Amino acid sequence: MKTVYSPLHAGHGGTMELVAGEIVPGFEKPSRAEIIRARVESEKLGPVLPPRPHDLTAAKRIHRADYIDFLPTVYPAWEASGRTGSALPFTWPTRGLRGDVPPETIEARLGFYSFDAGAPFVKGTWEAIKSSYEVALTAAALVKDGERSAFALCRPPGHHAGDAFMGGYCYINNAAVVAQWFRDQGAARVSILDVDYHHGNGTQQIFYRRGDVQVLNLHGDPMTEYPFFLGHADEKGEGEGEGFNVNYPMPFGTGFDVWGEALEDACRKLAAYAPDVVIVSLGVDTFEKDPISQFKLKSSDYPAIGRRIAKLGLPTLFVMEGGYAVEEIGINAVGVLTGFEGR
Ligand code: OKP
Ligand code: ZN
Repeated sequence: MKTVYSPLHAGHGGTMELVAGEIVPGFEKPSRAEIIRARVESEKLGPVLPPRPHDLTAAKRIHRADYIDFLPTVYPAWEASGRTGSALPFTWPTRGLRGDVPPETIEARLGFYSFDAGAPFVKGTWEAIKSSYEVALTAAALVKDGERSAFALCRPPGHHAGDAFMGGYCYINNAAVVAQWFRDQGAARVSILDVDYHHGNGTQQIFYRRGDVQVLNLHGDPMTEYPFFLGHADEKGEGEGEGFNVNYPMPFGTGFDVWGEALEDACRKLAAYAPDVVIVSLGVDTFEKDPISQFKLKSSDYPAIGRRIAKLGLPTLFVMEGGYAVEEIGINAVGVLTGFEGR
């Protein structure tokens, strides 16, 4: 399997985040992608290719144009206003406030275009976002041109980003962008299987009223886990999307016995939908030793995930999402891929 990777992700580093009332170094850090790339190489998964340049047309098929145009302006505006460090919002247009008027100052605009304070900007953030997007589109083209599968080693991740908002370490929703790109290239139906520990609220929001992109999500129950305000089992899609959004919320402590059954059910629904291509939002933060998550999957479980997905017999694009910097994220992410390849 070919991997697409860009070193530009590393410019998005040294970020800070708010955890339990303290500002701490961001968990979504450059070493994550480096650990995974090193494992791709040591396991000889296949060649590691650079992304091809892409303009922002494909991003604007999914995201609102004003949101995409805002992203490259963030850090220059932050610096121009005399600030340093991580650009972060602190006010949001929630219930009772106006969400339809973009304000003028950078701190206010950050709140206007986000749902939490989990998507910081530093100097290299936009270049990293853009490279992650190009990585996803380049890997998608490999699958479209006939590869059975490909691995988009995206960083930053994307599944929390919605049509006009960032959050949860995510800015451009790479999986959603490539799903739309496959549709625009002639695919009739696309399935997104999100196995990240956290609910992919952005992906759900983007496709909630559409029947041409099926979204299946396995995740920590939002009653107790981030992103808290979406991801319940009764969210099934609306209008033409009715029945094409499927959520599998699971409690803290869930292990592979229960998680694997949810995957089995999701794969049956996916097969019944008969898409032309499968996009896997590949998070490995379901791991028992993940520093921010509460599931109990073991390294030996990840190849079984890949084997089950391979059994679908469909062209498959793996798009990297979460999984935090412990040595095992390389073992686990690449374990899914080698499992997919049956080795
Ligand atoms: C992104 B992805 C920790 C707060 C949670 C946000 C987690 C974003 C996860 N106390 N912060 O889905 O892996
Ligand atoms: Zn996650």
